[in-house]
Amino acid sequence: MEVPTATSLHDIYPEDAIPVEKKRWEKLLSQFKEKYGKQAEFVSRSPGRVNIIGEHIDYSLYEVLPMAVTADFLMAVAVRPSDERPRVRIANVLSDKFPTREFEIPTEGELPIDASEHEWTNYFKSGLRGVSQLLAKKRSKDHFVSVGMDILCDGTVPSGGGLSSSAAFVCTSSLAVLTANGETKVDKKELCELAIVSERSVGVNSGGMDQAASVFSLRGTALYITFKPSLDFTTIDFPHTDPELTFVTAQSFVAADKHVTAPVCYNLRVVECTLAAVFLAKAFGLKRELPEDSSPLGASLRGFHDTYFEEKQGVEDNSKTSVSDFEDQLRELLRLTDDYLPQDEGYSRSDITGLLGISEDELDQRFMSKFPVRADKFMLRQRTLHVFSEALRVITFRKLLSDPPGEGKELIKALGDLMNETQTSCRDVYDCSCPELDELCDLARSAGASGSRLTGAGWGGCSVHLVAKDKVDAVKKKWEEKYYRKKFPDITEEKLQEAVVVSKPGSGSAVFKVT
Ligand code: NG1
Ligand code: MG
Repeated sequence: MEVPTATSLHDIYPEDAIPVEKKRWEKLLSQFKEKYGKQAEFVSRSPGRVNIIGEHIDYSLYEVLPMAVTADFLMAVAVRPSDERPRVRIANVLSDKFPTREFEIPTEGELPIDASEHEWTNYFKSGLRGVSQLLAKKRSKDHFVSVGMDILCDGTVPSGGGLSSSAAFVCTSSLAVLTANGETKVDKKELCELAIVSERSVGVNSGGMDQAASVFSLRGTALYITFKPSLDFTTIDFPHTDPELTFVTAQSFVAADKHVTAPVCYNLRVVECTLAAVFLAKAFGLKRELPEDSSPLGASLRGFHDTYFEEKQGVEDNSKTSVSDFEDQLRELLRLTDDYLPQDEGYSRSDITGLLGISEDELDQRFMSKFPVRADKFMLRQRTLHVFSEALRVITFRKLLSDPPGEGKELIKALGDLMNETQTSCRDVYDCSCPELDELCDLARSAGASGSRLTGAGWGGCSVHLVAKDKVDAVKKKWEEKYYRKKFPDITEEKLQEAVVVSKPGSGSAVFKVT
């Protein structure tokens, strides 16, 4: 499965986006020539994504169901003369916010990345570092030095907007460096795994959903992404219903800067889910240690789930279980969680070390040293109940899409109900919503949306809504009057356009050869 080489914008964008994208690409390429005095050789692009359902469960290695959006991150690139020392010149079309950066590519040792400062080129550097390691392995060298590059970027994925601007940037960067170094056939899975590891080196201990959605997406379909036994995906077509299913994204404009809040938000949730997994393994008296897996801290609720049923049923590999048995397993785990994780008020470090039989130092070292977190209590019960119930909702959602009940209205209601349940669980159980997101959801439902929820990490950023086509205008109007114009009285028309986007399932990463 290789990253496609596009020869026309029609290979990348839906027809109605072409006029705007054509102007944007012409501007990027003409500014490239102006800035570097030569023509770009190729453009690397990767889109943002909206997560339809399956929130905060990818790092627990449960399946998720996102789709790529039209908004993407572009990099126009030309390779620098090989007789010069390899250096990167990188600039952003929105140059007022992101001034040009130049840095040398070290011919010895690794490219330093200071994850403590939130510098925009860190995402590029993490991609460059990842590619250098990959190509050293592929070309069996102990060290690989990339060629020098002149780069001009342009992104339309709102940063910190919950549509995975960071993953789009890392995927585009890695693809650009691979292409600049002569890789003409880039394997999608390789690119995705490279981007997942690279993004973690920038300081957020993320799962793999965003990069997978950005790389694998095929226009017109949603992605059902699995992380176990390895990263994989299947594409899901949306049934053609009457009224047509429409997904609308709405920005809260509450900046969700994961780097700042990570120790008490995102990275803390990763620690809580990992602790819940090892806690349950002990509480259930599993004989075997949890398997080392690809989750950010090496142990996950999915790993606990599979190990528990392998031991209980004496089977070798629980991932071969049928979908309906898997659903029954999740229901059983929800019931058992009620008994085995009863403390609503959360678990202290000593509650956890007491059960695990380890010291507090070991607890900190093993689970909280890679990415520091700040918490006295770990809400293991709530996070576990959310993860198992959300994993169930994803399976139900997918079954509805592949085998829709009756006619359109019934399907839209059933899908919407699941999305509303996810929002309730994110707000009340996983505690990753915020008042503005809750308000956007309430307003949308009051105007006829059938499903409304935050999308992405939450704590601000973006929301996604399932709306029958004939109700989209009413929902937009309600937000404009009751949310945007109220909270931002001087909001511009352009900003309003950016705030609310009808999202069509878009295509994934691509390289565009500039002839
Ligand atoms: P956002 O914040 O929308 O990019 C983050 C994680 C995902 C996933 C979602 C929650 C990063 C790069 N991505 O998405 O892996 O865990 O939150 O479902 O942090
Ligand atoms: Mg992100």
